[in-house]
Amino acid sequence: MTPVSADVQSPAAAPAVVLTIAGSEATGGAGAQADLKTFQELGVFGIANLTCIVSFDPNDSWNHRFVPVDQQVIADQLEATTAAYGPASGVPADEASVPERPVLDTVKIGMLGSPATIGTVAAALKNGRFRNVVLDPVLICKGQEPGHALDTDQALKSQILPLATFVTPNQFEAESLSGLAITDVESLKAAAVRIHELSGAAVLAKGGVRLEGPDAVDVYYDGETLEVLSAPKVGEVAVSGAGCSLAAAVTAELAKGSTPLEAARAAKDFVTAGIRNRVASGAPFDALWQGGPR
Ligand code: PXL
Repeated sequence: MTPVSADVQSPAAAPAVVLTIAGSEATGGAGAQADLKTFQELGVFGIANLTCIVSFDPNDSWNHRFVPVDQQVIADQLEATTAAYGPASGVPADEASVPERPVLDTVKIGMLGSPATIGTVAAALKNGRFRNVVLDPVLICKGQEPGHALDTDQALKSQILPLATFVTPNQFEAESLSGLAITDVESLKAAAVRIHELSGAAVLAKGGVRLEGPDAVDVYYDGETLEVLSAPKVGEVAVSGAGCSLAAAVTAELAKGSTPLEAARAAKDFVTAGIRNRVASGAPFDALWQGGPR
């Protein structure tokens, strides 16, 4: 055997690999850009497969201009990603020179935007054998045609929600998924319980700045543990990218081996620090800074 010289470094332990299936939001506050920045900050190898491109329109109240990615192109991205990082093909690695091969078993679902995309993504999830499927159930996109949005919401509920292991609805999304009105922490708890019953997933229902009171309150429920996560509000206006970054942080923590409750707590801390250190822009909303905890 050739002796290994002392100054040759052994390969570093492979980072966990995570995938976000999400839209691009051109200004970089939300969507796949927020997810990738969150993944990098939290020490996981991030991959983005794009479903759509959103460009806010400064000449139309910053409404969303929404362009879907072609279905074949979405399927191609998912095929490439799962072939590169799916379960090993059985070829034994040369242990001396090849770093340990990570396996992609954790995925975040962000904005899908159309029933066709939901069908394409649902098919990939069923084939992908993912251990963690974190769903940020982005329902209505400002500026989307309402009839179209309704179809998308129904497809998301029937095809993606049952595949989720962790779901992070905001107040509006939690009302839509649970069928309950949410006005305070008690009704947010009831909605979290209902969404768990419907999906079997761990639920982090976000009151955020939308419920009255001095604190941004979210409710975690996984069928056994119900926990209220609370932090003092930073202003009264929602910050762009908070929801995306929260779900992305949950995804990164789960991939690193945290329990769902630990992931929820860590994600809340990450987002609170990111909002405290937010970035101002010419748009009517600030953007969360993922480097906030540094
Ligand atoms: O924050 C929700 C969201 C998710 N994904 C994309 C978006 C937005 C909001 O603007 O544009 C692509």
